[in-house]
Amino acid sequence: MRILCLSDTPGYHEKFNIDESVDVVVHTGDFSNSYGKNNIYETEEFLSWFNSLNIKHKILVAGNHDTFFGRVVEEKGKDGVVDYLKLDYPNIIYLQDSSIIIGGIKFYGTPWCPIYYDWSFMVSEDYQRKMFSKIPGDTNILLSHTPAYGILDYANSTFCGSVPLLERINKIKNLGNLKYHIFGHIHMDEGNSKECVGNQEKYYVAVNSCNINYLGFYDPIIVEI
Ligand SMILES: [Mn+2]
Repeated sequence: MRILCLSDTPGYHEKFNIDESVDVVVHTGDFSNSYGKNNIYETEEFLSWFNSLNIKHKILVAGNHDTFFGRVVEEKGKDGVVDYLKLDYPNIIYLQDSSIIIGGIKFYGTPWCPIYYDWSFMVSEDYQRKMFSKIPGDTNILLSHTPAYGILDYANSTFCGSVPLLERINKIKNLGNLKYHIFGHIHMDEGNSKECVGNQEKYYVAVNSCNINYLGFYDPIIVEI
């Protein structure tokens, strides 16, 4: 199975060359800009594009800039987004603390991240711990918006990732099921990067489709499982 990874493309999705020969495309959030928490137009433009990609399985996770989804979740919960997508974007699989099995591979997605100013899906460490504790031990591919603490998360002279997410990954990765953790959120100048950790090659995949100033666009990473 080949999986094309996108993340952090707020409004720039048309800039990317998408290899539609893959089996799955995943987007780990920040597909839109927050624009005063009323970004429905930009959200719908992205969703139309994503929904129409000629790739069999299309998985979406929200990020802190995706404030339209954030508002819907605040008002109606996750099912509000699921119901909204069903009408006009039926090909998109939305994961929020939920999973889907494709070809025997379990994907689990979660949008929550540490607090930094006032955007969506930014929650306290206690709440992160509560939500990330739900990540099942049999997850094969973990999709989150935030990195885990200390792993490809360095920006502005600090490590920006989630401590509870790191704790949860450390707890379940010894089970041997987790093959990839794919995430975005922290824009590093060097763009897309892969890192080998322990004896599991290419375990973590940081996806920053745009460079830090949104002036450069990187070829999407494709991983295989
Ligand atoms: Mn983000």
